[in-house]
Amino acid sequence: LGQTKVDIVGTYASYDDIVTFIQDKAKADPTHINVINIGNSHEGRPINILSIQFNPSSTRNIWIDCGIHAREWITPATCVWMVDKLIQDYNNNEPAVVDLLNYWTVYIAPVLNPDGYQFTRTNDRLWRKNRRNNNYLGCYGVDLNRNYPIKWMTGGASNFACSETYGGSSAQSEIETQNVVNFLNAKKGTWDMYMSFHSYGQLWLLPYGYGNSFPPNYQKQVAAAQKGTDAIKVVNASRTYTTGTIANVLYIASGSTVDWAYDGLDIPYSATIELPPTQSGSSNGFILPPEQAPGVCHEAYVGMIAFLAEVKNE
Ligand code: ING
Ligand code: ZN
Repeated sequence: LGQTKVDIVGTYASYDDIVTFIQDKAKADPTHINVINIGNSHEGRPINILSIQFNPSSTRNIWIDCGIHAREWITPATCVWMVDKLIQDYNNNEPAVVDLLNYWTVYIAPVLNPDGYQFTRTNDRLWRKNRRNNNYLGCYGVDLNRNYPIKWMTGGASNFACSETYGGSSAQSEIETQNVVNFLNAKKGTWDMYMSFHSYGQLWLLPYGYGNSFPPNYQKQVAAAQKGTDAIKVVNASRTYTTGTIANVLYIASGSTVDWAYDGLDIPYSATIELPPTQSGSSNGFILPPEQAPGVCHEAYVGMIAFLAEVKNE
């Protein structure tokens, strides 16, 4: 009573505050905006995502997720920013956003790994995985971006429970993975785009991670990514992104969301954006100073709008 609501847009907010934020968005416009609990996390936190559907007869969907890795704090902030600005820009009749949201229903998952995220806020700032007890040498956590049911554990993933890239005891062994897989599978064939936000590196990463081959529509995906990275440059001339496949730009990594979305769900545009900073800085790139967060979120949003306009035109 009498409390002023905290504006979390552009900040590193708690999971509870992020959930409250998306619930408030849904309450303000329940006809078009809904919170969906896709299941709970290992520790029992509801994994809440937001749908935005301004056109009731829209049949095509896109998906954006953040916070699959706990320490990558700029990513939940970016999803929150996108929720805020998409709704605001649509309601302000911003033509590019109206065009996209009259066509697609957008699903945004701001924190896919809430247990890990909260753990980084209270215990270990650099925690990456979920918080399952592996019952082995006291080690916790599965790397959720190695746990997806696509070429699981075929390279760039570890079967050692203490490893940062532990892929789990089987493909989709983790409840956090199962929730996403079930939700997306239930709408299989309706998805046009899948984006997973990570940090850091300033990379626009395309399939595949499991091997060095290129996906059949690689050139089309690169062309759309280029629209995104060009738009980011217009906002911030010093922000250079590198585009390419995960395996060729970074390293082999099997069992990731991106490969599963592309091969398993047949989503033609499937990517991961590694947000700033670059890999060449001297400070820890996961710890992006909070005063830089709004700028990075804004650039990512502008890049996504330009990218999506190209995807829609294809
Ligand atoms: N990087 C990603 C990782 O999970 C990646 C790179 C992206 C791998 C997409 C596979 C698929 O290792 C970070 N920073 O987590
Ligand atoms: Zn990551």
